[in-house]
Amino acid sequence: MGLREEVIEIAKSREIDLVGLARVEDIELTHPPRPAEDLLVGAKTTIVFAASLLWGALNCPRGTKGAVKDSQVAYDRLEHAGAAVGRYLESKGFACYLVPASMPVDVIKQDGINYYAAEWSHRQAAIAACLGVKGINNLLITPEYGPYVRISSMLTTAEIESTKRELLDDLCTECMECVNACPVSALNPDPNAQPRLNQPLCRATYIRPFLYPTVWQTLKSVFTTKGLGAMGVQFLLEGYYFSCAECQRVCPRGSLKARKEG
Ligand code: B12
Repeated sequence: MGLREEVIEIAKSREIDLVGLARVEDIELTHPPRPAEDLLVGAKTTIVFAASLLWGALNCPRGTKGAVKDSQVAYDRLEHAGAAVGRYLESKGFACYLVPASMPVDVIKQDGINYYAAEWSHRQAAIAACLGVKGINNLLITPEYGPYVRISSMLTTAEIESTKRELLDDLCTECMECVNACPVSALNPDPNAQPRLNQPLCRATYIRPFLYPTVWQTLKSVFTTKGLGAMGVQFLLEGYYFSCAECQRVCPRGSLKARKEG
């Protein structure tokens, strides 16, 4: 078995659903440009992992609590698989760097606005490794699970053959369900717009559950057991946070029917 097949097998045995590999020079950089060499000197290959999300968790009528937990579990799966692959490759003499799947990120200021910017784009790495395409929802859409995936990627100095596959054009049909579902109209319907996502608007939905119609109600919620106080405790104990995932949830490609059809 070659190194590529060994890496894929290690990841799949640790709850990873899709694995792809690409040469770092084949990754299209977005803004700000984050080249692989800045993270690992001599990086040659990126290995990308995708962990699928439960449809039922994202579509729970009681909101995103279950989906947040499911995402945390997906991050654990991604990190453990990455660490296992990294240990294996380093035992063969190749250096590895596993990029955080989510936080921590940098904050950069542009035109007076603060933006989150990670040190590396998992999405662009996944596209180069042919795991999927970027949809109108600005997310990676895979043939197997639509956008219902969390992804991560690692860099290695090992030169490993890339994965290639044909992806059908209709992974995103530009049906605009995601654009229309966004509660703050953060997604630009123009597929060529840069950036496609209005990040400050999207981020604002993260604090929405804490905002009440009047200042008094909001202040009260901060200090009561029903409000931010209780949420704060859960956040500290669990790392629990709120997030909107409507652009991911409504994509027809993520439905169980689409998954069965492949
Ligand atoms: C910070 C962050 C956010 C921020 C900002 C997102 C943004 N696009 O700017 C907020 C909190 C708003 C956010 C929201 C969401 N996120 Co988010 N996020 C990240 C994180 C941690 C870093 C993104 C980043 O900075 N990458 C570095 C840049 C260089 O690469 P890029 O993201 O591919 O490129 C973007 C920039 O170049 C930007 N851009 C283009 N021009 C310009 C100009 C300026 C000035 C700036 C600042 C940016 C910019 O546009 C590109 C596409 O968005 C990534 C994980 C990761 N490391 O990639 C997850 C990640 C992208 N998020 C993810 C998800 C699921 C979500 C949400 C659905 C929320 C949720 N429930 O988790 C929404 C979806 C929003 C959307 N439709 O895009 C998943 C996507 C999975 C998938 N299938 O594609 C990721 C990959 C996490 C993961 N490990 O799975 N996210």
